[in-house]
Amino acid sequence: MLLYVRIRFNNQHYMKHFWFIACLQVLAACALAQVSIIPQPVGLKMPGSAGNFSITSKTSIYLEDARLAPSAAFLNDYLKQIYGFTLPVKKKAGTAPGIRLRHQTTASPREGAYTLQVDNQGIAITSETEQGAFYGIQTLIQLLPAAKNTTLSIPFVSVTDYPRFQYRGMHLDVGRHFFPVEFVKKYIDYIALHKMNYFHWHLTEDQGWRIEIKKYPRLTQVGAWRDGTIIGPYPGTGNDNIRYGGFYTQKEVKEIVQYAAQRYITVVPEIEMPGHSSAALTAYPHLGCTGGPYKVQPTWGVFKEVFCAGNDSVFTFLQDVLDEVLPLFPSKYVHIGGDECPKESWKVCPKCQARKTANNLKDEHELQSYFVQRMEKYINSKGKIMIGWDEILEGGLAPNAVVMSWRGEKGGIDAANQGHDVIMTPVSHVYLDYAQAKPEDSLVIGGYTPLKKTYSYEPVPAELDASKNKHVLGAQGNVWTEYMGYPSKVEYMIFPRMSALSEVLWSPREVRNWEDFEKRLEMQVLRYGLWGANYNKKFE
Ligand code: TNX
Repeated sequence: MLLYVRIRFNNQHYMKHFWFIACLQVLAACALAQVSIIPQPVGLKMPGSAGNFSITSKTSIYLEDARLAPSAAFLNDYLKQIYGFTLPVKKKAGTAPGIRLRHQTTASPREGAYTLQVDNQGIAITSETEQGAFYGIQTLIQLLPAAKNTTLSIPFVSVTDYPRFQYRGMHLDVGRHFFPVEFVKKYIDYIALHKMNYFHWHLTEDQGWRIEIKKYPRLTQVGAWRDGTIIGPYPGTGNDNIRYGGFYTQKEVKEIVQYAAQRYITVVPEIEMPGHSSAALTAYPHLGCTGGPYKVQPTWGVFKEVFCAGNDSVFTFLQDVLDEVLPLFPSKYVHIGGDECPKESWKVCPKCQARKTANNLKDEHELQSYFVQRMEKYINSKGKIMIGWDEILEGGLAPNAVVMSWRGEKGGIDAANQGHDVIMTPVSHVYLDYAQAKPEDSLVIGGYTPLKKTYSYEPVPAELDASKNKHVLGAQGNVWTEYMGYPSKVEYMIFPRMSALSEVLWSPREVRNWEDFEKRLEMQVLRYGLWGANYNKKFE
């Protein structure tokens, strides 16, 4: 557009001042076009007098409150990585034009809220909470040009903003495929850049146990490794026979949790029980009903080998594991899985049957409920709240559990009606392992969840009685990695759907608009490029 104006500007046949005005208009339009923020803020105003403030390497960040240092650090990291310079941070208020980070004290601070003002005095971000300032920084980052080697000129704008939901999550399965610490950190950055605040880290699976537990070294010596992986889509055309695995040491876990905390992201660990436990059973076969042998699975699906519900040493083992896991994660939540646990082995196991009789349990669903409730008691005794997939509703819900509704919305609705908090993660809209185009454009697990479908998601189910809406904490995108063997495939699957989900979770329902989002996505796609992130270019 600018090029067009320049060409016309040189044309002698036109009155120069006419083109001058036209040019100004186009520049103003370009400035407007630059304001392309995802998730869409609650309120955004362009002042009557258009103008710009330019950030140079001499622009100071005035940290008016020391608690906002992580926000300044994030901005500087971003500037360094993308534009090649950092800004001086002054631990005081200043009068010169610059970037001001201000804390405002109020009696009841609104979590995550901030205002951002750009004028000829520079940029002021004011917030009542530390997270608020951090989200203001994310907006500022999106006001920067989505190109390298250019002036960092920012249009005058005024933003008022706060999140709609308190739980804005992304999940990553590191069991099916293992991802290095560096990528996990990158993933956490992606979460931060989308103003999301929970990272659900799925750490144990049939195909690999991924967290060091000092009391049970075989979990990672044996359980973190599998003899190859199936080739191609399930059931596969054979096994590649390449030993595959990896795990995170507790030191690495601490580093990741701290990295996330600096970005106001809570890491929720998931330790799967009673199902999806082949890797643990391979390491310690006495924890299964038959005593094994078991194997770390090279293929996908649901396996009938599960933790024995009749053996007390299983509970001792899991409590010991949690004794090491919980101190690593400041999160008030811990996820125990609870999904897809076949009951065949329990039906023929004398110990499981004895447990059923002793506790007057009507069937194996109630036995699973016994298992989960016993673990919940332990988790609660440690001051933590248990999350489980919606199968934990079957056979009776543990009294204080939070339910993650994945097989649709029903689990979430039932749990909320019983007065439980819920996190919505229905396969229909937020399974980011599902295909995003038709025909499928890469090897995926199946399904069809195009971008528009994710964007259209409404986390508060229409059927839910309004008095129960408060139980919907938010929603989460799930990233199961059976068919994501390397980081760039994960990026390809999450982008751009994660950007759509961030708007579902952050923006007021009334400001969500598909056509407008599509327009803003043009700039977001350029940002993916700046981040060096892969993404699906043929999104529907
Ligand atoms: C179901 S969602 C699972 C996962 C699979 C996923 C594939 C859930 C709680 N369990 O184990 O990876 O489907 O989409």
